[in-house]
Amino acid sequence: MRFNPLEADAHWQKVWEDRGTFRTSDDGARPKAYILEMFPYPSGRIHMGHVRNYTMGDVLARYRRMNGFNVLHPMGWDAFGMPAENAAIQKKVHPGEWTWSNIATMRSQLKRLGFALDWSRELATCDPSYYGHEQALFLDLHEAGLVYRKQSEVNWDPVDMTVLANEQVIDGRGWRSGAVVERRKLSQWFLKITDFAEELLDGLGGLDQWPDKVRLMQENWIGKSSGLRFRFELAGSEAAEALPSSFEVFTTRPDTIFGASFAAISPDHPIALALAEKDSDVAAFIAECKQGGTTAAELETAEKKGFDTGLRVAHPLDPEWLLPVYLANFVLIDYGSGAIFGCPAHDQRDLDFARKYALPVTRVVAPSPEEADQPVGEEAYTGPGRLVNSRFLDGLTAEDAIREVIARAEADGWGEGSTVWRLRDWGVSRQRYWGTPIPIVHCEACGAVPVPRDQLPVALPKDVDFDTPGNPLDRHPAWAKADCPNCSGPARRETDTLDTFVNSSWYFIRFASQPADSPFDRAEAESWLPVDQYIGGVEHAILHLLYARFWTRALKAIGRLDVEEPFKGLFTQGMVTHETYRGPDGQWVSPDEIEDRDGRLVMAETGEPVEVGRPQAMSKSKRNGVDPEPIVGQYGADAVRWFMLSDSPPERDLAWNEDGIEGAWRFVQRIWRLAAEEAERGTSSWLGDGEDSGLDRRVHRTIAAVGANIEALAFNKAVANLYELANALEKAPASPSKSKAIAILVRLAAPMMPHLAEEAWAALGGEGLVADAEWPAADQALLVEEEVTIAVQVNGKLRDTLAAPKGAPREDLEAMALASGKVVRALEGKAPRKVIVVPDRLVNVVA
Ligand code: ANZ
Ligand code: ZN
Repeated sequence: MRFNPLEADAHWQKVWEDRGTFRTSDDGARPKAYILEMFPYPSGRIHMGHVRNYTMGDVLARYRRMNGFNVLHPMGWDAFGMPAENAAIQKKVHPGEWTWSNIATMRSQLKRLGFALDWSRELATCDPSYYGHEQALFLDLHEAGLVYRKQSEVNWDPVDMTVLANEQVIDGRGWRSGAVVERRKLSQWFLKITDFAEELLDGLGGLDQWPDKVRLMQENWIGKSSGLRFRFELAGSEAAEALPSSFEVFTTRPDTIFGASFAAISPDHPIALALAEKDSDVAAFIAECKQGGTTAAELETAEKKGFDTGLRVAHPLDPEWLLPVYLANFVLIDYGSGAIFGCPAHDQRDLDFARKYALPVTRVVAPSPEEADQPVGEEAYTGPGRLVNSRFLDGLTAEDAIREVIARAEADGWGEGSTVWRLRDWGVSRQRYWGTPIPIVHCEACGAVPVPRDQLPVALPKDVDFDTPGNPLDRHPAWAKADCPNCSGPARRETDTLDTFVNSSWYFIRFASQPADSPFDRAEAESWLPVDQYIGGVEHAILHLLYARFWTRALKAIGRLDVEEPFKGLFTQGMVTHETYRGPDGQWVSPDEIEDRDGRLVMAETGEPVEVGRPQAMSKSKRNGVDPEPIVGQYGADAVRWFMLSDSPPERDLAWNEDGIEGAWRFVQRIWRLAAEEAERGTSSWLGDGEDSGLDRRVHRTIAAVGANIEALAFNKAVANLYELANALEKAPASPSKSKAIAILVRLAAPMMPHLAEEAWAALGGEGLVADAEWPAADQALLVEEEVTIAVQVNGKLRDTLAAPKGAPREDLEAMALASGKVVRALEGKAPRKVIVVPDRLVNVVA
């Protein structure tokens, strides 16, 4: 009577494959549902995070199918990127070989889990049949003026003489050479995402099926700031003579203008560069600022450093008031105007800076008049309040003062209201081999010339070596040589490749439509897009999602695709965590290396004690990962899937543990037993004791609840609904109601444990595959809860009546009775000794 998951998994997976059950057809008759999980990076093997992510999408896809939708649920590989090059360096295997072999492994691991995927649409971004179309799209954007080239900074390893990716800079040093990383300027390709800043911001408003936190993160990333732009006039001095007479600053807090204590310009500002030509101290300071990585985190956390230029500027509202001009490492050249006025009392960076260089600190905003002269400690005040120490602004609220200063500046002509964006254009050049070659040829005579369309794809050369640092494309003897498409003169290929985020910015379009001769067919792609439900990790909340949104809008702008937002619904799932362990030497220890001896965890080999740490996201570095494969091999796909959905709400972390997976396995067996016993009774049970209206109600309520919970992606609640129904069915005597209920239970479980469900469906004589079966319809009449009136007595005397749902459990009735005010009064403070409950009728409290 046991369900053998290993046999069943293999059997049903073959049936689905042979019948092409999950192959998407392009019929327009049914409503469409495009369900997509973020495609995996083929790093080697699948991990529990993948299993959780893809199980969630799979449940929704299967559920939609059963509800009559034409479902698109594809899978592919985000196959370009650094780890393949690292493998090439460390293991001496070609990045392509490494990647394709990982894909083969991971594909078979995913298939082993029985996901309802349309494998006929599988794609890998490292395949020329994919990236060739990407090159065509790049050229489309180029033609439309949305691509340009400019100088930009990279991380430069001065020993290896190579550009480093951010993740190759570790504590400011190159990962291979250990040399202190410098910033260097290179000519690189950019996409004009800033042209779409306003649209991308406004579009967030319509994404009502996205988590608020992701929308907020995107909003902050786009970073629209309004404020005032104004000019500081340089006060005459020797140093100022050869310089421009003024420079511009941007502020979001013009209200704090009387709290100004210094002006600061970026070390990359033209004035800084001009000063450096005459003054070697300035040049040395600028060089010092260039050390360290280019990541935002590194720039934010770097110690504040300044250099007093000796220049002075006049306060715009008081020509007598002169402020010193510093170079400051925290002023970025490419934000606002690359220069600021510092107001230490109300900006933390300015305060840290002012304390370091002993500059004045004057409070100009106070939460109350009494606090006007309260000294500023180590924390800048950024809260609301009214203006103080600010001449004609005194007493105004900060908002009014902002308006007032902007109005004055505009009236008197020294500044104007202005908006700046944090969003920068998207630098897509990577000095790497394993990426999409940028389809451009550089000719000395003609400049940068697009590769003609009929010469696409520009394929990567296979014969490359990774023994020397740097980009192998750059030093490839033949590949980089080309004829200019324009003048046929000697030219050189662009050797930069595209950021891998470009690959993932349009894969969901290619999944929807994949003609051989173009990136996608417009009508077909439009029929599927937007993705109805996108599921993935919150780590992609900003860049990937923003780039994909931009790419989609850019295609719309150039008339290629009439879709505004690519992802209608977004869900970000939590991590799968596991306890962490440290051995006697303090090093991380993998769960495979330890053993439970009488409730004590010890090293399996030596018996030494193991220190148990809190659950953390499974990761290689903490060695707390659990490989899904042996678990699937032991318990079967359905138990693993079921466990992934149970317990935790899907947006929260899920703690992996052996007990949980065993519990899931037992539940799979319980459902099987219900179905198998029913199959054995056969149709004889249909002649049993008539209808069981209580059970009918319960079944139909479960149908409605499971459906609603899957729609809301509250998979753990749907799991709980099924547990309850199974419990009730195990207790119920054979009856026509029970027989029907078991056939319904099997269908309700099908999205989550599809193999068991097929097996049970077949045993019950169900028609066709349960994957193709219709989701049971909930009978509305049975959803209305029947109410009964409960008499509540205290010591046999009627004290109250309560309305309760029919069939409410004893505990509920008891609790309701004890909570009744009339009962509490009748008890006069005495504790009830006993509570007698007659279901659906009466509660008697004995005190
Ligand atoms: C004076 C001031 C007073 C400021 C105050 C803040 C608080 P957001 O909100 O991110 O747009 N800033 C302007 N340009 C900068 C640059 N290139 N590099 C670094 N900082 C820059 O930030 C705008 C504020 O950041 C501006 O307003 C400016 O400091 C600073 F109580 O001006 B503020
Ligand atoms: Zn030319």
